[in-house]
Amino acid sequence: MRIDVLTTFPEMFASTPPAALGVSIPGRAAASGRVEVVATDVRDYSDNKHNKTDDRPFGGGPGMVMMCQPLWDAVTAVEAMDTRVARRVYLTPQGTPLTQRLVEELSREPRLLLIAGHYEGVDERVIQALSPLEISIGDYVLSGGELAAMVLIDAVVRLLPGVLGDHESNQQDSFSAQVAGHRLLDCPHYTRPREWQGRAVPDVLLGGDHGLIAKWRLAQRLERTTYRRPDLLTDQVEASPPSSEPKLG
Ligand code: 4GY
Repeated sequence: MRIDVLTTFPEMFASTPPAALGVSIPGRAAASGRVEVVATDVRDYSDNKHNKTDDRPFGGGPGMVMMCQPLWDAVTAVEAMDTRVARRVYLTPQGTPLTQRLVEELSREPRLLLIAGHYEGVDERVIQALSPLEISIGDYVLSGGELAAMVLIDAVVRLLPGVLGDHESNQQDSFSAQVAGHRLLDCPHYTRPREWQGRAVPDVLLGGDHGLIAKWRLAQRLERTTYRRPDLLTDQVEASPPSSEPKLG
């Protein structure tokens, strides 16, 4: 997979791969050539003499707005650098919330083009012209879209075929396994020692009955999800098993 990032702060992606994506699982994905992250400075595509990429907002108010021309030309030029068609993504708090389901969908694309904005945002007309998928990584405001882009990249590349070893399959992750069409939180995990500061590991995990252990883990997942994220229990996963209920309408 090729992932392009369009940014006015390319220093955040200075090394290849960027430091935050060069270690652990994303680091392995990059080292094995399963993903290539290419950052491009939008400023390089500005056609004005000071290489400006932002300007004051029409209607007044604080801050600056990213201009249409540099971003449009950067997208056009970067897309032409590779024959694979890129799924365009703009990272913004106004976007559709990023979920594991969406991460899985994006992991099946041959190429992503991520647009990172700053200041008050990007001129609405270039967003309309590019019609990117608008994605939010959460209901809080960052200084720019770059860290959101890195979060998305991390979540996507660990799902690329061959990145996770057998022993770290994503089927056990929070949100991955589906139980009756619901995505559940993960169960608690324990390692040695068996007792630490007076706290014991649950007996069931030491007994070697793998059927019982699987039952216990599922019960833990259901309980945690019920108390911590009851909203997940009303979300039905897309590919739920066929229902015997009659169709409405
Ligand atoms: N939250 N999810 C986010 C963000 C920064 C102003 C547009 C978010 O995705 N991106 O907070 N981005 C803003 C800053 C311009 C991007």
